[in-house]
Amino acid sequence: MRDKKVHQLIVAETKRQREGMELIPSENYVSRDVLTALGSVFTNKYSEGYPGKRYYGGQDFTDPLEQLAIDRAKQIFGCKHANVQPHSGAPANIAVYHAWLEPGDTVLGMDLSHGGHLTHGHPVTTMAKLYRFVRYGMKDIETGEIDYDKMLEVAKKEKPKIILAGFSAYPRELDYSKFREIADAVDAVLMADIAHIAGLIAGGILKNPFEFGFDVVTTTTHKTLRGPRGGMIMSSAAAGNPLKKPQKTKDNLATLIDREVFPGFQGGPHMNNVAAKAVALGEAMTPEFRVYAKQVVDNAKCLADELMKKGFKLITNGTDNHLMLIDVNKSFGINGKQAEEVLDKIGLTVNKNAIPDDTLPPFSPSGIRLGTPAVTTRGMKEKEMVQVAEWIHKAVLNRNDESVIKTLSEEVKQFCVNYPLPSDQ
Ligand code: DSN
Repeated sequence: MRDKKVHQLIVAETKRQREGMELIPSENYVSRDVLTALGSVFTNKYSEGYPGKRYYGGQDFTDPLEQLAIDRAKQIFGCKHANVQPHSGAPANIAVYHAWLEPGDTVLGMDLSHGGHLTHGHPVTTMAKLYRFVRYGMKDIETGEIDYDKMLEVAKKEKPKIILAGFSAYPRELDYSKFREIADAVDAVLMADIAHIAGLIAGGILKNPFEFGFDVVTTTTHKTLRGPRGGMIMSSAAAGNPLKKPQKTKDNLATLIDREVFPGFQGGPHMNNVAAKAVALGEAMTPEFRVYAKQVVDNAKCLADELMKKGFKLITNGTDNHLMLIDVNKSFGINGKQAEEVLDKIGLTVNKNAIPDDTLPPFSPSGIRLGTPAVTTRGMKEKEMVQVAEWIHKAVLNRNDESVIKTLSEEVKQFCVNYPLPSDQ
């Protein structure tokens, strides 16, 4: 690369990724093929519109490319519509809101401190200025069980137009049939945001919301699904012609969404990204991906058990998916920022995270969030998770001892080089 400054940073980041361990549950390592597609000449092409209905010439290869990504997404998730153009998860969620809601309409989503996501209506977001977000949460944070009775009560009172099942820091599975019953009771559109768990659903390990009658499902493509940074929206019903404005009915939801993604909310799709999504979706259809998905959850359960044995307090006392939320304040009297910093020093990357009803501020909350997708991609299994738990424990206990921290950091580096990144293989 001629740009030495950028090249240097790419080399340094590659080294950081090789020598350290990625434990942030929303991150992963993509294959060389995904990187190749991202860096392909499709980045040069404008393709406003949809396959067969574009506003620019020269679409001989973009049309079949986008159709391939759409068909793969539909096949994997068992739905009739997929829009692969959203630039990421936030635009995907926003497009669904805009497609179905009028300003002032209500959405019922998970309480943010109980695991919901910023784009599910955090007061700092623009969406919260446009729409009204009301909440459901856990009945008991020891088990993680959602309070479905309360949720029904809130739904009947607030009459949401959308009920949203999804999270970015909740370690248990949702009961999708309960969501369906509640949405039916108030005639709401039923939406799932599966950004975190899309790969686990694709791999057949977690339940698929479409099998419970969900109307629309959004996701990112770069977390457990292990694709490029990007988003997708899928619907249970097929889309019609996006050039014709349909009536606002549930049957027309997919068409309303397509029109909202383009031209409503975004401009041209990033076709290099669509190419990489197609590659990642192709990979997600392989038997190897199913093995990976199962191992992600097995590794998370093992890491959670090992950490609990060492005195770490896990929110809901374990995990059913790829992530865990740890109250380090309660366990070891440090905040999440301090834990994140000391783990960074030894090469284990995690993120500080609020715990349910946290009393500490967001920049130094009580918790950290950990996950196993990325380390599983590198081939680590239960044996390695036992070692990771050991390092986390030692680092937290010896956080003020520079020489122990230095030793641990050397150990992590030596260990990691034995597990090459997929793009190095
Ligand atoms: N930022 C993502 C996460 O880390 O969970 C969600 O968008």
